[in-house]
Amino acid sequence: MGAPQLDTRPPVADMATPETFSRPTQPTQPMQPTQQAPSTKHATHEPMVDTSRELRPTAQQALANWWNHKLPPTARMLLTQLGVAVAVVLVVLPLASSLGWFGLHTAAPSSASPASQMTMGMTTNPPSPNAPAHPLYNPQAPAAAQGDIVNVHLTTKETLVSIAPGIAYQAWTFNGTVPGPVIRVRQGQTVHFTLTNGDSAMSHSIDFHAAQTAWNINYQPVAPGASLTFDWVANYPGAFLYHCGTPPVMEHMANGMYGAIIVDPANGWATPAQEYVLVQSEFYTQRAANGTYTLDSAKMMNSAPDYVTFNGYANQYSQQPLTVQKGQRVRLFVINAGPTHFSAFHVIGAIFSDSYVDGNPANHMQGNQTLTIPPGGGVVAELTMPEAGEYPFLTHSFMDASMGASGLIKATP
Ligand SMILES: [Cu+2]
Repeated sequence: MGAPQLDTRPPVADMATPETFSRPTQPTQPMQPTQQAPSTKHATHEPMVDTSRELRPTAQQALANWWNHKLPPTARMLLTQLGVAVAVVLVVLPLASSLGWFGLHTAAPSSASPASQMTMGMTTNPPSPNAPAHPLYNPQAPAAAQGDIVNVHLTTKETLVSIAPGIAYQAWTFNGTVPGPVIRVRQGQTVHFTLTNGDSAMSHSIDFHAAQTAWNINYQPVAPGASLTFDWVANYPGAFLYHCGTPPVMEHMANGMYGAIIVDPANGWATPAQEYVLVQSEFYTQRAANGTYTLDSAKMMNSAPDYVTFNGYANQYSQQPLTVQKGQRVRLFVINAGPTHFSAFHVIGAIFSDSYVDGNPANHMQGNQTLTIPPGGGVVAELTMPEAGEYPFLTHSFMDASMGASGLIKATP
């Protein structure tokens, strides 16, 4: 095949703004029913101090006196219970809800999207004026290239992308999207690769995790306007990351310079399946003067992202689910671009019948519930849903899921 093609389907309408949850406001402190009456020891043992306080009790003291001596015990008990009930409603329930004690795994009405359940931690960044429409990142794995030699051409490009509803980010990209295009080759093929730096101001480079080639020769910075070409052989099958390796690497990656490359086993995969590609990554944002967002290096160094996404946009597959027929095998190529957070990849309501660390069939595991994917790692995860319905996928690191790293697989009857 030639250069990997971007998804050219017409843009899908931008998804509705997921419901955001404001943090519970501090409730008014309920009355303190256990307030004790003022001690009389004060007046007894320290008569030289100002006794006017005893002569003219404060409102609090008067209330305490009324509570302890004037109010019938039955009324005290009722008011105490009322106070506890108010405290539960105002404090305990919102706190428990915010901590997720009620559980995301509990049955939800089918109309409630996982996005609305999992966006509690999402930042409240104000929207950017004129944020670009978000074309759904096509999650379907492309067909593998044919022939012994595959030409792959990537061009770096700085561009504005949306990473969440209304949030425009000044991204650094391969071919204009975050992630860059999915590349798919077959074990044994030679990849004839060219990187062109389409930017005007800074160098970029390439690092294929699927390749075996000298870093100081082929992974070196490519100057603005220049190109670098080299060949490499796809010796190992798997689900791999590619990324820019120009220092500071974390900055180039946090700005969007990564993508997935699939290397099919020489003899193909054992079973036919519906195939999807998911690239998890973090975004660390600060608002620029024009209302768009750019990288916040301090947040990046503190590992405190504002968004964690699959394929570059928070919760995008909650409204546009991955689909499969019930009983049909799904093969997920899941890559974690990081740059820092591990992924605990999980599908609610499903078990991975077969999974392969880094996507290599030799690394076969069975019956997994949650798969650890390190930054810079990948996995091929296969699953089958015997029942029609919705199956949310997410990272079980729930802080990250709450910031956008979740979506839906819909099994049709
Ligand atoms: Cu770069």
